[in-house]
Amino acid sequence: EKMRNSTILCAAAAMMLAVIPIQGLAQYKNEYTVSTVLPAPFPWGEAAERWAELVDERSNGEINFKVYPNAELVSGNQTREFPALRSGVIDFAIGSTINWSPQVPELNLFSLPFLMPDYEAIDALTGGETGEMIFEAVRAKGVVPLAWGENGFRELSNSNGVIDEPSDLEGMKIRVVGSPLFEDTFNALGANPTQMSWADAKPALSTGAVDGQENPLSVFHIANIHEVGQTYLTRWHYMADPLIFAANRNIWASFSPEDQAMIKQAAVDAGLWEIEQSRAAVPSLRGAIEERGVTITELTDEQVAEFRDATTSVYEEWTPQIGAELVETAREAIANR
Ligand code: X2X
Repeated sequence: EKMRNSTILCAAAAMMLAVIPIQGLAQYKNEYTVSTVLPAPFPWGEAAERWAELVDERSNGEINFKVYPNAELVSGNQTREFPALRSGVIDFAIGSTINWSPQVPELNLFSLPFLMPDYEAIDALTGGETGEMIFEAVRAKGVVPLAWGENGFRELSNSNGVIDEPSDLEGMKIRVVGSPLFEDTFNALGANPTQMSWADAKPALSTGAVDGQENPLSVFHIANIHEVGQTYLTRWHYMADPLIFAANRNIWASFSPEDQAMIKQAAVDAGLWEIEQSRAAVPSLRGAIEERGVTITELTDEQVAEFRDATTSVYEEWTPQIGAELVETAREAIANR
């Protein structure tokens, strides 16, 4: 018995020796998973496809990124994407700051209502010291951040009627996701917020389990949200969720510095491309949504101020959790944009 075991061991050792040089050459995995919530043709999914294409091109086909949308690698549970990326269940991801905020509280910064009035304000944050502080927070949680993208300014839709002042939201059931911050925002407005994944949102809207939701125009349009009775849309631009391109730490460490630089630059390029595309599409999306019979309400500055004033408690509640220094750095960057 002993003899037989040692023969097997010898054979196994010989096989391993034979295999090691081959493994040494084949440094790449057959496939690297890239998780997103939304697929193409949503801008988010397009960003992921673009990243995969650029990595394919620039590695001469050696590094194979495969996009897994609909948060399918975490069974649709989008707020579990960050832990899965951290633990290595996922290799790469492009995640919304909303979905990763349960694990990285600093990401709630972008969800503070009416913090960022325009695109320049978003860019002042992501492109400056604030963005570096945010990336440092992501890194501290064990994930490697690489680049920024953008889901977009989130606008409010509902099935009941025009919303142009906070009292119009009274008692309205609104689907939100990701962070309890959103519950505080909608509670402050007198609404009745309910947390659920994107996968559950459209069914909940169609049965009337909820009356409204908030998402960028691209999401509203491409997902045909008008079909489930959402015929009123308020452009209140109350927040925008940037997207973060990121890598699992061990996967990242498995690449040479040259490959790392290439993959990161591909993420930066895909992100800039996606941000530009999705911003440029807003006017035509607005027209297309209106053509579908949706009433779009644009708010005056005075009307926006009413919503902002009604949600100041969210800042008091959340500034300590986000970090006072980070919030202050962001405010200064926006003031000086
Ligand atoms: O679930 C949403 O609303 C979505 C698709 O916008 C996010 O993943 C944050």
